Amino acid sequence: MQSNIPIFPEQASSMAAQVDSLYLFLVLITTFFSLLIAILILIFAIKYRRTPERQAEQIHGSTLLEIIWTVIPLGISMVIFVWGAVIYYHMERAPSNPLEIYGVGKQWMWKFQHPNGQREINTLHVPTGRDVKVTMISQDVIHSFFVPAFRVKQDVLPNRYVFTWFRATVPGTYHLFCSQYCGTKHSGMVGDVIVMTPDDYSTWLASGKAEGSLASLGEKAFQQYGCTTCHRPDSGARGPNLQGLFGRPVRLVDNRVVLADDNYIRESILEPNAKVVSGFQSIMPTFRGVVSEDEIIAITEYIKHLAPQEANPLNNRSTPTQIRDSEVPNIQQQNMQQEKQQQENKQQPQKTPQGTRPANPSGKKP
Ligand code: HEC
Ligand SMILES: [Cu+2]
Repeated sequence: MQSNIPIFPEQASSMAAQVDSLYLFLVLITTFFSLLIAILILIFAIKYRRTPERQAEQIHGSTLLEIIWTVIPLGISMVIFVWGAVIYYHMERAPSNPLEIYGVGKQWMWKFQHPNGQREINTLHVPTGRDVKVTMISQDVIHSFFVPAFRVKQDVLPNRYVFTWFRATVPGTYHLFCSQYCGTKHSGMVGDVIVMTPDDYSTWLASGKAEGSLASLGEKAFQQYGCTTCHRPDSGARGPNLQGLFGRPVRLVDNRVVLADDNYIRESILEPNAKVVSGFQSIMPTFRGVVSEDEIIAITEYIKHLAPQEANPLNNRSTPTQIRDSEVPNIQQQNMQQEKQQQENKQQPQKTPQGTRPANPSGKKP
């Protein structure tokens, strides 16, 4: 739209024009009212300047005037609010079936991993016309992934995965910045987003597959760190079978049920004792400081690819941790009831001095 106004960066994503329209609206409305007020001040200052013959006239209240100057600003701010909320909602919701890319921010570089195994530092290759979801985490301090041409900015935090998405529209090379001050060389934490046509992109993808897919890198790390000694499909293993784990609910020793998403897998590796799987001892050592964030991403990708065992997909854990989907609502209700009971017990004089945590790994109702 206003691509010929040089103060704006290029518009190279599906979101850019929408963000710019809202921004332009804000600028115009601010300019309009600033000018209006400035001009009125001038006119009134001249018109009502002090002269010997004029007497000041007092005005007390005007309901009509007050309604007008309440309703008009309210209307304008609601337009800004709704418009902004619509764009924000659109930006914060993950697109369906995106191209998934993983990013790690660290002092002072951006590392990206593509599912088929391509890895890059301070460059990010993406195709046009495809929703790209970038899931990111920081290995140290807070960074921020900022691509002005896409109008995309996402803080990247340590200890939690965040994501942003965009659909690039115009091939070219665009700036990638870190937009959170993150230490001495923060200003050097820059890179390029290289947008290619889908054909060029697949040529690029095919050009460097030497290391194998991200999942196979994860598998290698899984063996290298000895995870296989405890996590094996056979039921004699000391740790739970990870096949079919991803995206499924897991019951913990305290009878809570959590979803096995990427944050859960990561926490299981770095802080195994934070959430101990029901029916198992907390014997897993922490891998904090041993396994890097890139490797955790690869291992998670590997675990995602571990299909449930063929024979009985719902009963694949051969341990008390397996939970059927249909059970989940019941379990959640049960959890809530238990919490309530625990709270009530706390208020009453203590009946059970050892605490009231139910030792109930099978999860059946007592
Ligand atoms: C000494 C044995 C041992 C080793 C080595 C080990 N684990 Fe574990 N792991 C366990 C046990 C036992 C549990 C269940 C108790 C718990 O949650 O801490 C577990 C739980 C997990 C879970 C949660 C599983 C679930 O069903 O919810 C994940 C994910 C996991 N481990 C991944 C790994 C990875 C990745 C490695 C290698 C970097 C690894 N483990 C190494 C024993 C081990
Ligand atoms: Cu940074």
